[in-house]
Amino acid sequence: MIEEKMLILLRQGKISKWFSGIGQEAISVGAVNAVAEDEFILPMHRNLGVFTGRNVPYNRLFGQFQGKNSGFTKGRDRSFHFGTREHHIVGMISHLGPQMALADGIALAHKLKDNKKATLVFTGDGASSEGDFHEALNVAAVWDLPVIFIIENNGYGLSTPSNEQFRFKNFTDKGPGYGIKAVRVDGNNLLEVHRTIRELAEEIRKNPKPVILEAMTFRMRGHEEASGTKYVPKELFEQWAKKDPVENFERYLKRQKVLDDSKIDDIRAKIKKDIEEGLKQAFDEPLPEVTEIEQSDIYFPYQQEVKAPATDAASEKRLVDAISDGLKQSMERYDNLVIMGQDVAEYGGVFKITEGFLEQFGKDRVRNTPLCESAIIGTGLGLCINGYKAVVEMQFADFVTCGFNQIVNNLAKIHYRWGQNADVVVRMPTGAGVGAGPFHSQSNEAWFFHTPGLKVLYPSNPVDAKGLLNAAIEDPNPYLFFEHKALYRALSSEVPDDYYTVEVGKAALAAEGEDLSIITYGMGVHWAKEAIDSLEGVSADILDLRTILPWDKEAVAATVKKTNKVLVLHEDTLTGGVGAEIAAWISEHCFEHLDAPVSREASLDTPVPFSRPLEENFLPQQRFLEKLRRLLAY
Ligand SMILES: Cc1ncc(C[n+]2csc(CCOP(=O)(O)OP(=O)(O)O)c2C)c(N)n1
Repeated sequence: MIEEKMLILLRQGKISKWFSGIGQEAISVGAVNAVAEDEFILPMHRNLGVFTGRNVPYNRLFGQFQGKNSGFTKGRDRSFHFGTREHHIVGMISHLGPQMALADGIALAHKLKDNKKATLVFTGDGASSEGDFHEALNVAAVWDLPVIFIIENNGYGLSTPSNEQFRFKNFTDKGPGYGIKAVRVDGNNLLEVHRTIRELAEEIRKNPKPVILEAMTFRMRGHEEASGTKYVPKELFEQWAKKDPVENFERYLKRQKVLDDSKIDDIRAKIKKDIEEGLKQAFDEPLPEVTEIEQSDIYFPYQQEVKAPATDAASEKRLVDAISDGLKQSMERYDNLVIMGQDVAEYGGVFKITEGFLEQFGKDRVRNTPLCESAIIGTGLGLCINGYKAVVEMQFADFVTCGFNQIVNNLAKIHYRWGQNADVVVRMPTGAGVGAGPFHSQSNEAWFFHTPGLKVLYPSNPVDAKGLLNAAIEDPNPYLFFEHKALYRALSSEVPDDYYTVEVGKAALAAEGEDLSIITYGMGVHWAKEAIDSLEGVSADILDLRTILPWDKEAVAATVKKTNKVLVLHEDTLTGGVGAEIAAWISEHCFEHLDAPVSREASLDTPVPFSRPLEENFLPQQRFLEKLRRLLAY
């Protein structure tokens, strides 16, 4: 009845979009009633029945569709793109496939708690072509995660029929490939769906394992109402109309004498009234007002309490040791912290940061992962939704491209969208100068710098590295944590032995001087120091940003006002780099204090080349020295 009402409202221009699930209702309804109320369900765009089945109030549901404050995203996201922890529902993002890895994380949390719960996640046959589908199923299989992957096979992905989507016949064929059970049901038969899911859930609660449930069904309307159904042969509609799940179930209940016409009329009248009341409330509500919170709401509200080390005890540590030390102390501090990454367990990670962790913290919390950056970052988010913290190691920062979507669309946006935090730190061994070529040397912090909702750290020394990593793990918001590989073993200093944190969002002066300011971070701090030391009679402020997002505008303004000349330096390529933003900001906000144009130096706008002379030419060190001299002479 809600579906029918939505179609009317759409025609009247009162809602903007509707993805109809008419013809597929039995799957959502069968599923939602087959599991306990506190078991998570991760639905897709045609699963209205999951929401109504979990008694999501109609006024809030309709408010959500209309972009009202009473909706679950305060007008920030549309349709079913929301979650509600209260109802144990985690909604989708438009990209479809990433949803499945979140189910893995939620299920992993259940498994770690050993609380015997199943998790249900939906996907369409079309989305099964995405890499995320494979990654999530594979992780669930390897880790024996109690997830039911419900594939609603309705024969089409938008207009594309299954035979243009995949070559196999049925999704049950995929079970053996993943080494897991796969079952097919008539998705239009409510009782069959319900019984099968109930039994599967019982089974996987006792014996955690993933299972594929293929539900055969048909989409009776267009992909969404505006796209029509011209591409679907008419006879298919006729065939499937006979199998309408709602009508058939109603007929069955009448045959069984559970229902008769008068009861049906009563039920319909009650539902009609509820829908109308819910709609009235939603329509009566004004559109959201713009408030200051819009910008701050990209982060979960959190005020850092900077922690000093308990004693003066300190020892010489290389960058790599300081990071390892911080990570270990955070693992000791938070017994709900899980580390995941390729080769991080027995092998200790390719840079040996997690060496010995497995012995100390066990295999549950120090997890070797298959090669699947997207699924693992998504799993980290799922863990967080279900009460854990996650640190995910990219083997090299370059490989984050394979998990990019989860970071920029899921981790970064989830708090703004529906108030769920993403307590995930992604560790990023980064940087060039190691003769490793285009795919093991990149600086890619600018990709994330541009993404609201993330926090990005890039320490230049062991003390900051340990304290900032601890700070990132404490904070329930999502972080990218850059670690320069060339500094891992080249740099050491006295580092406090105790646990401590460094303030996020706060730059530090790595040197103080009068003639100009060099604003930089990471390797740039060391280049700047070397350059200034090589120039006789020159002194400079070297401002180490340390946090790139959100960066310390106050400290930038203070140093510009002090020296009146500024050069922004970084290892990342020049165009659209972090330096571009900082230079633009200085020009706009500190113009009156400048005695020279804001200078920038960075790597060349090319991939990172392999051969030494080419790599040296790519990196900014030499050009930077030139520019420094010019700026001093200006
Ligand atoms: C990554 C991505 N590519 C393309 C789309 C556009 N799109 C939205 S739904 C859809 C079809 C999905 O088909 P399926 O998974 O079978 O689900 P159904 O709509 O049939 O329920 C497409 C192509 C998208 N949302 N995300």
